[in-house]
Amino acid sequence: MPSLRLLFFLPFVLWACSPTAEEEHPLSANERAWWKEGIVYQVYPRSFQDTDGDGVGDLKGILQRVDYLDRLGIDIIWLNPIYGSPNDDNGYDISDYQAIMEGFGTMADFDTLLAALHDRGIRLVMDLVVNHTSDEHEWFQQSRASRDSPYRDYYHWWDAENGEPPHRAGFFDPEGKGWLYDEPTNAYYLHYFGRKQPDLKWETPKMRQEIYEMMHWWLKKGVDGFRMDVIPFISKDTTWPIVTEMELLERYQRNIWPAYYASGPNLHSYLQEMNREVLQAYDMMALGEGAGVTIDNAVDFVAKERNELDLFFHFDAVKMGYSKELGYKMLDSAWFDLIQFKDIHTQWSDVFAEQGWGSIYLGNHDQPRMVSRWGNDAPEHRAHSAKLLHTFLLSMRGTPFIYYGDELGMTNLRFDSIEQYRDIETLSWHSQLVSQGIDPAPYLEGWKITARDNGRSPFQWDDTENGGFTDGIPWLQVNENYQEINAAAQEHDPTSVLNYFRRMVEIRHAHPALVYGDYHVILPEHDHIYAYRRILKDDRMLILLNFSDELSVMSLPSSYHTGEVVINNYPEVKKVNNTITLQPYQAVIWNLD
Ligand code: ISL
Repeated sequence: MPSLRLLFFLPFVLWACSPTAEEEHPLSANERAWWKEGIVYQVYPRSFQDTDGDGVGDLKGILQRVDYLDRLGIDIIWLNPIYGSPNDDNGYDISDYQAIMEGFGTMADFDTLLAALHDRGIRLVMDLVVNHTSDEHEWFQQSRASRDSPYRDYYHWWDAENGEPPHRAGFFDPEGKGWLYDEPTNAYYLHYFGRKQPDLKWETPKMRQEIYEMMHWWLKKGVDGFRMDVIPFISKDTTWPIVTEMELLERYQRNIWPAYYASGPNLHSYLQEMNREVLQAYDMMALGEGAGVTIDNAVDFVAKERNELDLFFHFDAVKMGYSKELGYKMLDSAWFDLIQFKDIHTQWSDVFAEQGWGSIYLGNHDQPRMVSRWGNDAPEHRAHSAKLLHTFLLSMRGTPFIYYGDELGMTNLRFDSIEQYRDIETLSWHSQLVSQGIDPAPYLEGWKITARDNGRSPFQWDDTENGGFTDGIPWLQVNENYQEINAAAQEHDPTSVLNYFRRMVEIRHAHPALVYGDYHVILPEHDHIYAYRRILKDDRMLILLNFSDELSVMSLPSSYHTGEVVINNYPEVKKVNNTITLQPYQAVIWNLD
């Protein structure tokens, strides 16, 4: 009997062999890839659906909602970490790479979920967190026990008889310090994130081999790829140069601070080795979280002949507007500038015009809700601006990533007090401020827009208690607006954000220009309207997005002749000759003649 996996891929094999499919698509099979054409939907398992009443989402919950995922029309799921973990950083602190987190279910549940997704033609990409483990991982337990342990070199240690190690930041350390003294062996260990997240020492070949074996284990199970957490951090300058405060500030302002921390001398050789030893053997998506990757070195990670990754997330867009003086993800007062927004997205689109491949996202589990950050979540604008953002995401170059709940236009939680937060990042930043004698009040105000928990609240399924997420007490507060914003209410409303999202998904699937087409901005200096065209041979499209809460007017160059409207988030659009007036947050796509 053919395996489920074979049955899953059979349609793709038939499609690839079919002359009709080849004739219909303007590009040849070797120019195409499923991870370029696919639309990715990110599931944050803790907050998706709880089935056992413990207030925490679980794998059975995702399984229960597989048909919902299928009806979204998406192609790929990215699942945040579900591995064994004491859960200090919601699973980004792994104590067992080949187990399922307590509370999330069992390995059998995982296998059932994977098969259910594959049955529906949906692929599954897992998180891969290999810059650090949990301090409860067996390797670290052994490593910290003795300087002679065979696991000692799996982590970075600094013997205390050599004095204090050179300063490095520990992003989630309550005192902001990246080295922590550990009594049993009189040495400091390195942790770029929380104290319970010691950094692995990639310089140790045996450690790398163990990681590769673990990756094979998951890929042989049938997962379709990895999203590699903070992957540029795996290589460090282990001569540990001294970094002065001035240098740090200067680097921070020029946005090259990770050079001290990450993107070390061996980064590309580790990625090439990982590709050789693991990735190249599978038809998979190799997606990096590219913290610190810049326009200048972007292509080095993803050019085909380099045999490293397929694509990665950059941070330039999501960091837009962060205050350099205040830090801690505080936004400058007039932080949104559409011209700058266009500029960043255009640069990141153009860099992959010839080589490599990119991604496009406006939210994820480290970001606030898309509509609260990039749109306008006031009741009169929320739905229109959420639809506009979906139009943007699904018409740009690069694989689009949609974060769970954004298809409904879910909004930020906006907590008033630190007690409501659960996220290690916000809690440790609060401690850092307090320990420096800084009043946290203005920061608490700022975090109402930027803090990570804003985007982690439970999925709003319906208007029953807790939005249908759990019968128990949710681990993080459900947004108070669940009775108004929920999937059940939007399901049968043809004008809902959800149904608009589904239509945009169909449109991206139907138009190769939106995936592979050339991208060109029109009127880059217009400060309200983001206008661009995407063209691939006969497939020609014009996208107009009014990113403001005002009526906005633009004149298209006379060479543009619009045909049919493909999608519009308002019933009509006002166009007189080539002068177009867009309503607040209006989004329109036209075919171009
Ligand atoms: O955005 C960030 C910088 O302030 C951080 O939220 C985040 O730590 C950074 O983007 C790296 O993120 C990844 O690694 C972290 C984990 O907490 C994040 O959830 C993960 O996406 C440590 O594993």
